[in-house]
Amino acid sequence: MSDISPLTEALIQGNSGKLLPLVNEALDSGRQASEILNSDLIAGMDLIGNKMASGEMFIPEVLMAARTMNQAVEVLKPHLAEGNYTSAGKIVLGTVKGDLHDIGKNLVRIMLESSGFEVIDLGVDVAPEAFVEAVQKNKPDLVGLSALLTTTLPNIKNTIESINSFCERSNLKIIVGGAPVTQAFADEIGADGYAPDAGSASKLVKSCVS
Ligand code: B1M
Repeated sequence: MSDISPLTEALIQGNSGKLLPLVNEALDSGRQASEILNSDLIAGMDLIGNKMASGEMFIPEVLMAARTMNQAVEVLKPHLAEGNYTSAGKIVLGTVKGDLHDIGKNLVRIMLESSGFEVIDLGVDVAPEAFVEAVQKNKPDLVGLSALLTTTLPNIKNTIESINSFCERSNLKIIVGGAPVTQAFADEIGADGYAPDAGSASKLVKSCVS
């Protein structure tokens, strides 16, 4: 691990006792939160993905790293915020049924909240019926669906179909994202938009809701 940063190394080790002080030190030294997030942390999760695929890392170790990542994101959160807290609109957000990945979805939530949106985060493994119920109850401006597995991509489509069947769609937009999601897939399933990362998700939501 000699050619990777100490932050990335601590993340891969799932060592929050080591990583969180390093994140604070990096912030104190003047590094941008978004740069730490992208260069050290998201890049680290990609390395972890490779190690997972090649059998070098196993689920318990990946879970430790994911927990450490979420803690580091919490430290960065105030520094990622734009500081605009007027309500810009209401968003229902979640990771679709069968999918337990939430780091990317949490980053999308942070970016939206920091842009002034009220976010109702339904969490992970959210069934289409739970999205329908949340839309009927909260009457959001937009629903955001996240998926990280090729096997759960069909549940994005199923969720959109359920929302179309049971909810008023005239003033409701739906956007989708997550590593296996593409613009072509979004177009094919009738989503209103696709964003490749949390920053562009926030811009997309602003353009859909304003
Ligand atoms: Co999983 N996993 N995982 N995993 N995991 C991947 C996704 C995988 C690519 C790893 C690999 O094999 N290389 C692979 C998927 C292969 C595929 O489907 N093509 C995989 C697999 C196979 C699995 C299991 C099936 C493994 C097993 O059990 N054998 C299993 C499935 C469990 C389930 O969900 N049912 C599993 C489990 C897990 C853990 C639970 C251990 C853990 C998740 C913990 C957690 O999230 N709390 C985990 C992790 C951590 C990963 C990797 C290593 C990292 C994911 C991550 O957090 N990335 C991942 C490999 C990788 O991504 N390189 C992998 C960082 C995050 C910031 O990026 O989530 O892509 P991402 O989010 C980005 C964008 O995609 C976008 O913005 C974010 C930030 O810019 N975005 C949106 C995301 N959602 C959006 C929504 C939007 C807009 C943009 O609008 C609404």
